[in-house]
Amino acid sequence: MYTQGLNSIDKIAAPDGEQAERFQARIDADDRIEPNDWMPEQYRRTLVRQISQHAHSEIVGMLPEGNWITRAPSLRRKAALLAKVQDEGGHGLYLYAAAETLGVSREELIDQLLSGRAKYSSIFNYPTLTWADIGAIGWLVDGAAIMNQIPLCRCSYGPYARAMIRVCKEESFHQRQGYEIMLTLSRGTPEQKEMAQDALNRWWWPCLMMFGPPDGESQHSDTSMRWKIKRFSNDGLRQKFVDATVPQAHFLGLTIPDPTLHFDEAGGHWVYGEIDWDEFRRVLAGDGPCNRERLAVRRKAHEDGAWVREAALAYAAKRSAATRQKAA
Ligand code: BYC
Repeated sequence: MYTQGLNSIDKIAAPDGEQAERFQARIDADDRIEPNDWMPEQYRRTLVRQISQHAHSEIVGMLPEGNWITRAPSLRRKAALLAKVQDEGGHGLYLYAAAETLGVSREELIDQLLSGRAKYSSIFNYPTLTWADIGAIGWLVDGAAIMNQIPLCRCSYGPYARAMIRVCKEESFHQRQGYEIMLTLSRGTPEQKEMAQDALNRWWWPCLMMFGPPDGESQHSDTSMRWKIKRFSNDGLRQKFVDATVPQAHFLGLTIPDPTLHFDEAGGHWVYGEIDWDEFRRVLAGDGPCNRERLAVRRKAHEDGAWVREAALAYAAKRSAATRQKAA
């Protein structure tokens, strides 16, 4: 059963002023905070929230791409996609482990995901309709992820920052495999190029939403930036992503689906059009194209895997009983 009610993180007292000042001084001096160090309760909660949402995103993120493993067009593509999806599972596990150092259990976090109480990245509620979507996800979704996650390698919380270093190395391979699929399709037959363009058309705007609400509406940015959990604002990273990606689209000979997109010579940036924030809010509220399907698949996988967890626990109990017997 998926439980409701208070998380253990909701039960702890408010920070003491002097300790909070010392804590902020450590952050300002770019010190790393480690699990046994004192931290304000809100810092801990913010991290549990962000790291767990991130972990859930990696795990749910396996689903849209996993759908194409059996349909990859060649053995080479299949091997690369299989490795990529496996990497995402690994990222989820490093991130759950980093969250556990903050005193929350993995079971509790997974329970929050499966009961629909936890958020995960909006992007994974969109369907993968053609093989080109696998290219677009690698190029754009992993490209956006890298832009957002490189600064997290310098996050003030040690276990999260260290997990992100490995995650970013792997994301960089993912981005390249996606771009290479897009390049092959763009240089292929007219139908293949058309398929690549169609995938770009469908993924572009949802990718811009990955960076979160506009700065003026981002409720957590100020505190997270003061604590150096976030180093850049949502709009700042979104702009960096657009600036890096538009020339890549041009190299592919593809058109960004934004008729207002233009280069501002004075500012040195690509200026993009209005994002449909109503769509973003709908997806977050559970009403995106695939929200229900994604959660249903995760729940089924969790239930189907119950026997593995039970067997692992029974084995661990047997081993510790044997160790105790030997020691006696
Ligand atoms: N989707 O105050 P804000 C990947 C939520 S994994 C859903 O700006 P914050 C990949 C936000 O959580 C991609 N929810 O928040 C995996 C908050 O909700 P709550 C995931 C979103 O935390 C596999 C509320 O809106 N990456 O790339 O300061 C294969 C207000 O937002 C979204 C990460 O998780 C969204 N797009 O900033 C391939 C990176 N945007 O908690 C690729 C780590 C916002 O108040 N996370 N929300 O209920 C972050 O950097 C930050 O948490 C965010 C949001 C930039 C996402």
